[in-house]
Amino acid sequence: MSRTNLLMDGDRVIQEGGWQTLFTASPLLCPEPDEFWLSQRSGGNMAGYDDDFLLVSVGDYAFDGTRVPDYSFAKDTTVVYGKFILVNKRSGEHHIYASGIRNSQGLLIDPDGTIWSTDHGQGGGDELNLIVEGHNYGWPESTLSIGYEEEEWPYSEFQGRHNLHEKPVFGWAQAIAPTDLLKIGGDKFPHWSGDLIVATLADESLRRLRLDSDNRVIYDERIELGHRVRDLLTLPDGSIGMITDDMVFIVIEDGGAVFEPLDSLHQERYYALDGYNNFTVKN
Ligand SMILES: [Ca+2]
Repeated sequence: MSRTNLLMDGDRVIQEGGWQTLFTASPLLCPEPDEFWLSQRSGGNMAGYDDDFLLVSVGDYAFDGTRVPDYSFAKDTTVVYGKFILVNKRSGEHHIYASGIRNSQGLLIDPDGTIWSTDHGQGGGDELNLIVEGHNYGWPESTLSIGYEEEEWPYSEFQGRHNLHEKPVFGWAQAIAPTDLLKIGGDKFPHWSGDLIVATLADESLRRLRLDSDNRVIYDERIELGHRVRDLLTLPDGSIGMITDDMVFIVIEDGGAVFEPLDSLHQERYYALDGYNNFTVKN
């Protein structure tokens, strides 16, 4: 993680100074050429925690007991992989916030301080977690997952059951591959107010989760999109924007969705925003 200063100068954005490295995940991992797939287990995200800190998630790069026998990153409290890390935005000082994470791509901090996160299981067993400081979220000892191809997961005492450590709030037995998530606020979607929206890859959908006052999930509605959705954001007018792996920008409004190829959108914005060229570096 690195930081830099951006300043507005009229309608231009100016970078002041260079980049300062705040946080580097360690130890350095050097995958073999045939281990490109490891990056698929690097899942991470970040969110503003308070005025001073960012909360960051880092995946376990498949060090789950299988690559190095009986050793897993997510359990080892001396490494940052398979963890949530709290990082000071100015000094880079950091510490482990929560552990037992496999490949967590969704992270949302509610205004009331509730921290929601999604985690990819393997062979199913995807999770929605409510993150609390100091808690262990189970991986790889305790999981709803089984092994790929329906083999048993050797590190779980109770196959397909999350009996140890912090349990997920909700799980998906069949893999949906959850990525980003957001919570519906404002008045744009009055019938969805307070619901969590989870984006998915394998399921090519959004999942709308209704919560009760105890943060239990009451139901899970599947909204078919036909695209692998990587990123979600609340747009200024309250509608939901999302970016897909096949470069489509989708906007969900009350009553429908608009699909637009990201390339054309870029072009349009490029021509519309004269200042796009005027990004300058001031040392
Ligand atoms: Ca878990």
